[in-house]
Amino acid sequence: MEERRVIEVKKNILAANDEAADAFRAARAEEGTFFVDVMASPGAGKTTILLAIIAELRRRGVADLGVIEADLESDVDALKIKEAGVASVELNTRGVCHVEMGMVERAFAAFAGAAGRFDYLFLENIGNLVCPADFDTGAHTRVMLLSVPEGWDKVMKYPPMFAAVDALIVTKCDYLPLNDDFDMDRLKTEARRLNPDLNIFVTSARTGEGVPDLVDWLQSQRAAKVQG
Ligand SMILES: Nc1nc2c(ncn2[C@@H]2O[C@H](COP(=O)(O)OP(=O)(O)OP(=O)(O)O)[C@@H](O)[C@H]2O)c(=O)[nH]1
Ligand SMILES: [Mg+2]
Repeated sequence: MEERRVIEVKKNILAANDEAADAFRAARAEEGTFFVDVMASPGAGKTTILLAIIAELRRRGVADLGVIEADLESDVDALKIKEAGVASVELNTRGVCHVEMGMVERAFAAFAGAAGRFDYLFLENIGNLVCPADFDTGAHTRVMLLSVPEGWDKVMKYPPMFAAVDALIVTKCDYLPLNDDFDMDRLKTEARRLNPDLNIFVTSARTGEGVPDLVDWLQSQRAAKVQG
């Protein structure tokens, strides 16, 4: 009985979150803000690849960028993004292991003084390969990172995240010569078994490899999903 009640409460919370996420997504699409949720384990390279994506977008003449930096604590990543001259809002979840819609709405409202929209808005989600998969953050596109040093077999251990995203970004591929047990073919096969439509990019934020292809894809997603 107790157990059933707990499950029902979780269902209700997720349903309310999904409803708010749909409304947020629709409002952003209408104003031309393309919103991308970036998920991965701690240290996989989320902030670093965001900085590489931002640099590539700027090279292509896209200037209107914003980042919501979610962390349990600290402003370290938000400051890195600000130092790159990009609008950023720090979202401290105070120990909560995922981001929910109420948090996204408050963070978005906190971009005080901004034009109220961005060409691209990114969320760096909490470093966690488990809980964020369950929570729709109102993004138009969800991506996850898996860095080479973490090992290819995380696809076997954390399948819900691989099933939930539109793209898998394999990062730190400059480590491939050192990690000869990283089985890229098996990773791709297992990931596509979970998610047949999955887009896969092999990148290194250190060397820049794969970043232009990733940004091509983000631009095509933007064109397909938001106005203007
Ligand atoms: N060699 C190499 N190192 C990388 C690459 N991307 C990130 N790093 C390094 O990996 C470390 C962690 O990178 P971050 O970007 O801070 O990772 P994160 O996922 O944002 O970390 P948290 O926000 O703490 O969860 C840093 O020392 C980066 O310099 C890469 O492509 N190659
Ligand atoms: Mg980070």
